[in-house]
Amino acid sequence: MYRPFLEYLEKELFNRFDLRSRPIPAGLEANVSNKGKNQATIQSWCYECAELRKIRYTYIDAGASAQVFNSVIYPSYEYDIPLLGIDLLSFGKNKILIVLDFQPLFQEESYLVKYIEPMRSLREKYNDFAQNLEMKFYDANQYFSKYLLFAKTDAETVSTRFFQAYQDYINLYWQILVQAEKLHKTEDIQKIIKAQKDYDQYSADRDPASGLFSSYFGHEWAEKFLYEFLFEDAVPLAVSTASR
Ligand code: BLA
Repeated sequence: MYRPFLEYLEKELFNRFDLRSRPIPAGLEANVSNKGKNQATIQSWCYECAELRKIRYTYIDAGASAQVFNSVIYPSYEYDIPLLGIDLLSFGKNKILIVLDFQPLFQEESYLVKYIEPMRSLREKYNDFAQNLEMKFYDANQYFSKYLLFAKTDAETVSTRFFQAYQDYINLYWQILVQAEKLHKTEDIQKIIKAQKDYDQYSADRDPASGLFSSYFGHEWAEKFLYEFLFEDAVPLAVSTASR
């Protein structure tokens, strides 16, 4: 269901950037679940280039019971721009959820004016995908912008109008990246390193997908996938409390 979204992103990336493969820890690139009657596969891709230090995307295909496309793009530490976050989920016909945002590293007004305000006109254009749904796992005020697209929708709308919104948002993200000025001071760069790391920790600790990964691929694989690939700069909760 979300293959065209994966293909669009991939094509954009290869056309615009000089990508190198970024290694995925052995055993985490792909997996197949042999539990239950519905086979589930998961596959991930990871790249880097001068402007983007980590580009990752994952596709889960469990037939009609689950289709997921998830991606995070982390800019290089010389850019303070938001991360591009994509989470497109479908669990049967009646639960189709799309989330798309420029995920701010900071919530200061000046930062939001610079990097989030440019999203406003797209958000107005695609207001029907901004449904103010309640967040149960995350805090909407941390690492999310007020112009995120977050909606319950249907397959037809996904493949038509939402696909257009997706392309528009991604194109705006490239514009913001191209216009971004590089940071030079070590202390400024250190601040970005810390903010991206904090994002990983926050996201790993709250990831609503960990139950999904465990149910398909087992707890051990799920933890490794979360802490060694998806959010590799996060420390597992048990470890971080043990070492305190
Ligand atoms: C929700 N994301 C979810 C849910 C799942 C995933 C299973 C819960 C859906 C529900 O039952 O309501 C799935 N998350 C994944 C998968 C991966 C993952 C498969 O990280 C990794 C492969 N989530 C993101 C990113 C964004 C994001 C980058 O990973 C940013 C756009 C958003 N996902 C997001 C939000 C929700 C969500 C806002 C709703 C969570 C809530 O209610 O608090």
